[in-house]
Amino acid sequence: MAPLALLSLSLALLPTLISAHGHVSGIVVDGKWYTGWNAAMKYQSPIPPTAGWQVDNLDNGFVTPSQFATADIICHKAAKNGGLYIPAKAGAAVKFLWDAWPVSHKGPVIDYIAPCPGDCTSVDKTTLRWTKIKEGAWITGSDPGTWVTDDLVKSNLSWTTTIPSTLASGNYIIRHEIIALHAAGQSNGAQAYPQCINFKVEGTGSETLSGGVAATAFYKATDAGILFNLYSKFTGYTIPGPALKMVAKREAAVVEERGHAKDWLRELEMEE
Ligand SMILES: *[C@@H]1O[C@H](CO)[C@@H](O)[C@H](O)[C@H]1NC(C)=O
Ligand SMILES: [Cu+2]
Repeated sequence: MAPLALLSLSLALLPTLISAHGHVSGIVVDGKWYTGWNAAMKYQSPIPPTAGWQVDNLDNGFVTPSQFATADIICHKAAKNGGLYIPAKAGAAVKFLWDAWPVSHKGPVIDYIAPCPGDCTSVDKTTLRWTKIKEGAWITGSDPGTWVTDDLVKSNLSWTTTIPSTLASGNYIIRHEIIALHAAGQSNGAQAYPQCINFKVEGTGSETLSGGVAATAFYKATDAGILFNLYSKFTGYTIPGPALKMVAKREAAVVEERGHAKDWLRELEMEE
């Protein structure tokens, strides 16, 4: 093959090689499927409204540690408000379905929730204050070990979180995120894949979630859980970001009593 042909061939292959990650393609609540944001939708006119925030991630790409203090970490790259809501009861299970996730992309899976003062479809994302409601990461072994992302891949590429049952009725955004650590041994190598989704929560609780944190303050490039060598011998892992909130732990105890809380249990064990 002529050198020029070789060059164009390798250029053609490049996007597939670097884009084998994923995005949240659907959300299931109460047995009902809701379409997530898919970056290809930006070419439709009009752009179809989704509860998932509109992200400029056609390459299924990620946010790097050098961008952790910028607005892109809030709801992913150049994210714009989702135009719809998913209705959900406080205490409901919310299942996020990914279109793809490579097993090599091991790392933590974290869920945050933020109340919208008013309408989530128009809120200024920089004003959102987030509370961590679920986290999972390292399970066992090392180099690279077993991680909750392995469970996510085995569970039909899905991850389930619970809307705190104590939450007051209102408009909320859940920020569901995977942080891939396969390249995190080098500086600026971790990869954050956040996705924000609007929810209209109905409940009898009164929890309003004061004291949340801005997403731009979640992580630093040098955090123990961000600059982390997956391909080494290790005996623990520190999940990055703010602490899990007590409201989530109370919720976990309630779910545990009901006897179907495998994910929660693992997280609680890891906390101790
Ligand atoms: C498995 O994932 C596919 C694709 O996201 C989805 O259509 C299907 O409903 C999922 N199955 C279950 C049982 O959640
Ligand atoms: Cu990837």
